[in-house]
Amino acid sequence: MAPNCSTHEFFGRTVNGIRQCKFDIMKKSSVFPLTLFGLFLNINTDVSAQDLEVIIKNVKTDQGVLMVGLFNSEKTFPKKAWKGERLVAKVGEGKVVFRNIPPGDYAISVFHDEDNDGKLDTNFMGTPKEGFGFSNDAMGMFGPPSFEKAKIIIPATKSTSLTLKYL
Ligand SMILES: [Ca+2]
Repeated sequence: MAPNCSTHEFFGRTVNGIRQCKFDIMKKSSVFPLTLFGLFLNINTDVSAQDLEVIIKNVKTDQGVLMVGLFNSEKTFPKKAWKGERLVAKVGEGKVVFRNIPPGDYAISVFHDEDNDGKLDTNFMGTPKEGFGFSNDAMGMFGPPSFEKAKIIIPATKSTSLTLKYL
């Protein structure tokens, strides 16, 4: 039983030997389709990932920056963003694009960090003193909305807009 068959050995064998050789070659090549399948999966993931455009409306001042957080789970929303973008605030409208987002459920939170301290300033009651907003323009009763209310779905959504609120 020779597991390795060179071309020379292959042609030099008896009928039984040739069968053995062919069998060995087939066994080895069975790894190949699996590798191809893996590559296919990778390519497929990349193709279905897409960019998500977020338009932020009603920016009241040119001061500071807009902090845009993209969340990919109910557990982290709206505390710990999965991806974040920031852009210089301009009165009117702002736009950011999150690149290569895999299919799934997401939510967005934005605040207008006018004093550039990296935080959403609140008063002693916990009410935001800076502009803020969520995807779907979702609002909670006494705080942020649920992930479900603010949920957007990739790849169904390619572009979404939300309106900042200043209390
Ligand atoms: Ca701030």
